[in-house]
Amino acid sequence: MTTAEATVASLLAHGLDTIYALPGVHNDDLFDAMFKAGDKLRTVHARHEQGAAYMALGSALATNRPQAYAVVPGPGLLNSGAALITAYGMNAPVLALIGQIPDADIGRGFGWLHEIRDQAGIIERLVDWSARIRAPHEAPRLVGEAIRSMRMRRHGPAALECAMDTWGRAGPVGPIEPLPALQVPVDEDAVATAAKLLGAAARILIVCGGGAQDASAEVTELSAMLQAPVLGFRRGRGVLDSRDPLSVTFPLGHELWAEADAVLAVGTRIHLQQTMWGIDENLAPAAALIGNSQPILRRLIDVLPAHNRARPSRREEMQERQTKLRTRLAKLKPQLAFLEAIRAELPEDGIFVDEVTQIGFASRLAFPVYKPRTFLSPGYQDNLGWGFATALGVQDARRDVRVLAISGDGGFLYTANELASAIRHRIPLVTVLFADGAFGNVRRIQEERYGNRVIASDLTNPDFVRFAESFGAAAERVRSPEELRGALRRGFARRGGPTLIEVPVGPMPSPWEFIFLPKVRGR
Ligand SMILES: Cc1ncc(C[n+]2csc(CCOP(=O)(O)OP(=O)(O)O)c2C)c(N)n1
Ligand SMILES: [Mg+2]
Repeated sequence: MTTAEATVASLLAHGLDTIYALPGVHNDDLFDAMFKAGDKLRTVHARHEQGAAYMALGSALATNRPQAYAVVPGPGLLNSGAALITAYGMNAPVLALIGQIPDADIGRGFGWLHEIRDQAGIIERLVDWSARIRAPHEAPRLVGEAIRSMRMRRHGPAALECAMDTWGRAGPVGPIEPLPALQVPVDEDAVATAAKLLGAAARILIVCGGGAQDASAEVTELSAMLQAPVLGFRRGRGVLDSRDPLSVTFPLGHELWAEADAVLAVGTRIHLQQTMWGIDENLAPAAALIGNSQPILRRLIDVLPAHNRARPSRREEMQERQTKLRTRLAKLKPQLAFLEAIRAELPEDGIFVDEVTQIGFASRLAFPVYKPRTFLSPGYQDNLGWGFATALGVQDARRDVRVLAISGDGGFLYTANELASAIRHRIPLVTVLFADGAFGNVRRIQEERYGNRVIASDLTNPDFVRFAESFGAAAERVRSPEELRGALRRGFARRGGPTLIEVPVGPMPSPWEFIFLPKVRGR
């Protein structure tokens, strides 16, 4: 087998069936091996490496399975960089397959096509696990280790490099079998400590991040047992159904943080809360439960009753707090009205992909989320332009559900070229583009805090409807939440390709008073 054939066979053995990709001479032998894999492997090619990598990220987030992308070295790697660091920040299992110049010349600076100084060193700083495949027989082990590494310790992306003259080299290859995932044993002492602390505490707050998405049933049970509200931090939204009055977002989470005598943090760094909202004592947790949240919380549920007591329902109290918050949030009416239209049309299991735009910020506060993995937000990178291409990957991997991407006019043009990929691969994503002719968020800050000295934040836009139509996409322009509902219905009914809905909007009220909340505890 060639190195490339052994790599492809190993990916298939680990259950990967799609590669998001953009080819080039360094990887020609890899792409030929992908061709020869026939129906077993789908290749979804993008128009820019950032698109390929974001699509792999979206696919990984939607399926919670490892997904791969393949690109050329140098510019190909760097073009994919924003998506790769977002995968890192989101702990998403994305495998980057990166080409290399001829093996013997790596590090010698001759100026080969796409050569970049110390590519392996650059990759090493972007992901926790990386390696170079140097011979056919190494491929199965390295692919297996790469995939295993994505589920070890803090989850996240991995990368494999391979030189252009190694991909095509043939040699004997041992058996190709998937490497079993490593199971981290549950720390019984830590579970017992946590159960005692929680059982004795009076006002508990559960904070969920992206790492809680597979422990929805457990968090829901614990919330009821402890009568503990659950703060779905951006990536933790949907772990507890928004219809439960104990399900809260930032503003109520902030109130409850101030009052809490114990916090159960699940799959979150609680970075923002500790640094901005404050914490009384030291930063080390009273009990640290390390591993996958689902089995750990399941064990906690077993152990907790011995230490817990029947607790009075906090339903009414939380309903009152929710009502008060809704009154305050009415300030964001323009954003909320569009979000209500979207929620009304997006089925319960439909997936909403957030962006760094006015409607996105409001969605993190107030978009009702009913199921885990149905609200995808970019995590701490909060990188403009992630949304559209990531959502294409989500919809590509989950053809069975409706997927909706929102975007500003700023963010959309980062990867709008991937409309071509959406047409080519018949991806039925519906995108709602809110066009205010500005990097509106930046512009508002310049107006409010910099004496109206507006710089580099006004935008000159194309006619987005004609732009989308020129690719062959369905497109329309709507001007109100009511009109948006009709357009969404038409978009969701169309299953053969993408839909773009442009919504011209004006400046929107600032959401920041609900997001940047003051210190309410020590430190
Ligand atoms: C990669 C990246 N570059 C720059 C920024 C800074 N930034 C945050 S919001 C924003 C403007 C967003 O404009 P648009 O997409 O039109 O949304 P709007 O605020 O107008 O709703 C910018 C430039 C960022 N978050 N990420
Ligand atoms: Mg804008």
